[in-house]
Amino acid sequence: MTTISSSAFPKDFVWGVATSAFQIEGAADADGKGPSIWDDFCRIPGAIQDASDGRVACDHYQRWEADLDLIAGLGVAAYRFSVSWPRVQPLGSGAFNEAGFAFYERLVDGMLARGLKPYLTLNHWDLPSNLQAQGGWQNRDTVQHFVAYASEVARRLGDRVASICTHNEPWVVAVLGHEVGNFAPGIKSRAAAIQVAHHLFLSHGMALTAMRAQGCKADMGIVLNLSPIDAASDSEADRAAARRADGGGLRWYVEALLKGEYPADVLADLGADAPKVMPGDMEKIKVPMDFLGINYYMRSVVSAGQPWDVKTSGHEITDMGWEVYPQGLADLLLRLHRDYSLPPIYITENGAAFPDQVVDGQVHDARRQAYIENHIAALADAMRQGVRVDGYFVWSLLDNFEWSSGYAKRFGIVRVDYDTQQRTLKDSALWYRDFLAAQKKRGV
Ligand code: IFM
Repeated sequence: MTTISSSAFPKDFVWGVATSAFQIEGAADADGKGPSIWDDFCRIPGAIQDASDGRVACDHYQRWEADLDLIAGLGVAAYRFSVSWPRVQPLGSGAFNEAGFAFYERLVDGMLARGLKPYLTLNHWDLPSNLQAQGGWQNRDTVQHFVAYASEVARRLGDRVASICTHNEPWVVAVLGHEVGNFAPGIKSRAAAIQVAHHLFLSHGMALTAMRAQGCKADMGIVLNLSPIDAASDSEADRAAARRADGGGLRWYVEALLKGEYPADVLADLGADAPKVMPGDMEKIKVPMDFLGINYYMRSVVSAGQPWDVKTSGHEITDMGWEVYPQGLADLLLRLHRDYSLPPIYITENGAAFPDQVVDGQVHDARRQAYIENHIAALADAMRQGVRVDGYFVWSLLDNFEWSSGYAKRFGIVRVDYDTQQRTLKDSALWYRDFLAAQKKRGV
């Protein structure tokens, strides 16, 4: 295991833990909440590995106070959570749901009372079903609906949250939701995916402008899932394939948001599937951000022939089948730092699913602990080389609903027994707590 130098992180570096609404809240139709596309998707036979859903999840809607106590007990400075759009606006347009907002008011005030900084995400994928019935993110009208929702959240909570993220991982919404179709809403069309990505970017930029115009002072940005992309070999064909993958997976997102441009090579590859862009859209997208959130889990290795087999990497593989590659986090950050003019970066998610076992009431998850520790060390390395990173959040606080994998994959540093809803701090949580205490002790 790597040792993290005690001077690697500045005094005001923000350490946190992260979750999202659909994955933990449950209370699928409590207090006037409307259905989301994930409620609908879970009903499709075969869509979710263990045929589960988010109806109860971690019952966080009821247990939020104890969960906040648990978070505060870890000694983190911040908690990244998301607002369920259909909980606060059941149809995604029109009337807001007071009971839904009351929950987030309690939650945010509960964080502040415990000295935790709220990091709020507006869209962690649970689009109101009613908007999907009108075309969802493929329909340009959804952009305006999102801006209205964002403005209302900012009006009610913007004075108390430290940070507002518009979208979590637009690549997942666009590509997994609309091209691969293994995530809600389960559409399989590349043209749809590309148009969705454009609408997500546009709604992001327009929401930032609207929230700022209202006087909201929270830091605002977006969260991308990014990987460094390596060619499987030095062959010309593999290197070309890697460049194409980098174009579609990284440059498409980063350059739209930071430069207000789509990369010409990706547009050429897309041909007739290129998005419909209205005059002025790109200007609206590239509004300055206060931060860019990056979710890092693994690198990507690309070959022009047969897909690269992760088992040939020689590295550990998580329960998701993802290669454990901490160096990739440093590679990614250094590459972004070299190629772009970046706002402050946060690592808004990093963590791993491993099959845990409870032994005498304890969970000795040494592999998850090593994963987190080695990624924090890689982060320190990139920061030493000049990349500005302002915070790091472990994914996830709790074992939770892992989308199409259901409850079969456990990412939590806290175990959830889904029969009893009992929470148990795993060794990784105890390590994180001790690590943070040591950071504080040396005055940072
Ligand atoms: O659980 C997800 C999260 O919702 C978004 N980022 C990746 C995590 C692990 O797959």
